Amino acid sequence: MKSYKIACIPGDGIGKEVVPAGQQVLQALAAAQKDFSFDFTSFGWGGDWFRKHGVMMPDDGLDALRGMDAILFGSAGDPHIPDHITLWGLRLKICQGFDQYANVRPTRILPGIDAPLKRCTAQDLDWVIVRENSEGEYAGVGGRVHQGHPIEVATDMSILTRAGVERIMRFAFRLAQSRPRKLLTVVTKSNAQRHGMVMWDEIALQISKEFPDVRWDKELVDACTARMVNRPASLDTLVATNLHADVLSDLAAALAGSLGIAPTGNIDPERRYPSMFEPIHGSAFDIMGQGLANPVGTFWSCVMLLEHLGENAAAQRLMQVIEQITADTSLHTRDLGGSATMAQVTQAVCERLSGAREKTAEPTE
Ligand code: NAD
Ligand code: K
Ligand code: MN
Repeated sequence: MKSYKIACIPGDGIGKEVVPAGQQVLQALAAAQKDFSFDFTSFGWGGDWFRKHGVMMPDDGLDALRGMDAILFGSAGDPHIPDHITLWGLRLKICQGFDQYANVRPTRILPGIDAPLKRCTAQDLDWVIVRENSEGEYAGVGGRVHQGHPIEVATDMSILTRAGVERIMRFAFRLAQSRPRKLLTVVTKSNAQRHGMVMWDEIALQISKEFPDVRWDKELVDACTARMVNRPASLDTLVATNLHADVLSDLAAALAGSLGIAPTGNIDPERRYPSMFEPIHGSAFDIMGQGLANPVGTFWSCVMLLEHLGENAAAQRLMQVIEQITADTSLHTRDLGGSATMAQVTQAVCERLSGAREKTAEPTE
């Protein structure tokens, strides 16, 4: 029987709640499917580790992760440590260290969810946002001179390389091609950002020639926010820079019902390193420790993790159960207007997964 080595990094805040819930669900799924198992290793990196050791993760942390089949991540962000330290010290260290350059963010209105776009049906909103995850505005290049003085200057440079843009553009066209509508929107800002984004547009045109069956268009990022609200059905797959896609995908999640539902994969498409799956939300300081976190974003991230491992039947099964759960409003957490706790939702998912075991076992015996 195959056994997958999964690293679990809960991190901070509600990450410490939703990642164990995700592990529980994966465990229940493996028990029901019977043809693979998981070997989990948890790493207590994050804010607590920082308070003890002065760093968010050990210097040789990447080496500990290197042999893993995948990583399940929670959130980096602690109320008492500046956000740029927690983010750069853990999540970005892993994303950049393992060159997880494609950040894939699906958004759909799941059954039973009262999404805020009143005239929008579930068929109208089925998007995947591809976020460039290795450079751009989050390249980490810049600095501060004359810190604290009236003449202080601070910069965050956006670095786009031809190789970096070509690979994410090709990834996005290929993903769009694999989806039924074969439709890609290239998000840009080449009116104001007149160097990198102009190269971005040129490369989009160049790569589009490799995918003649993919219809594609361009949209400025600000106009794209309005289009997501006004004409959701005109979008399918989107590709955007690190910052643009970060912002658009939080909007996408909110339009689909809640930030707590949305999943993502930080993927190394060449599979040189382990890829990392996580809900898109952060530590949620306002609800941490109260059992109120919606675990659906983490469960959907587990679906992406399973697809990445090639366990497509198990991925489909888990997605089916997630949809059954969202369809039942008595299992909605507070962010969806309900009163269910994270533990109740997790237990309901696990029960349905193991119930399926008996049903699918019947015909063969
Ligand atoms: P956040 O995602 O933590 O929270 C935003 C709002 O959404 C809050 O009101 C929160 O209660 C709600 N929310 C988020 N996830 C939810 C869930 N699963 N269920 C129910 N409600 C949920 O964003 P923020 O407040 O901007 O950031 C808090 C901290 O998290 C910061 O330190 C930030 O840097 C960090 N952060 C980390 C990541 C990451 O690790 N990938 C992503 C975003 C933010
Ligand atoms: K996260
Ligand atoms: Mn974000």
